[in-house]
Amino acid sequence: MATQIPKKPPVPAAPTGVGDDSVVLERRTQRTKPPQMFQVVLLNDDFTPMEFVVHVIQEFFSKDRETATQIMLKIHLEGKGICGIYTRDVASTKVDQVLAASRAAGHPLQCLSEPVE
Ligand code: TYC
Repeated sequence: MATQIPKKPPVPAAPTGVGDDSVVLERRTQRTKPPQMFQVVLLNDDFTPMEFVVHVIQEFFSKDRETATQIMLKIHLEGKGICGIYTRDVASTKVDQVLAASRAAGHPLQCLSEPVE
């Protein structure tokens, strides 16, 4: 029977400063920045009925009647007001929907979207 050559003891791992079964999580800087947001603004005019504006704000910006009325009155008194803040495409769609509904009803209501900040 051949003489067994004793196996060398395993080379110890290089010291890591932590226990062998520990997991080190490296902090990574965030790579994706949040999208630019756009606010959808309604402008005041002298002809569009208040009730129609309240309806539009409820319908397209998902506000309850109370909140929609407050936004409408702010626009009426201050000249313009923000109805909601969305990503670019959603904001653009809201503007299109409001303008289409306003023209269909024969009102001159103006609506636009602009970058936040
Ligand atoms: N100023 C309008 C009126 O007195 C009401 C109004 C409010 C119109 C808001 C537009 O975005 C608007 N009938």
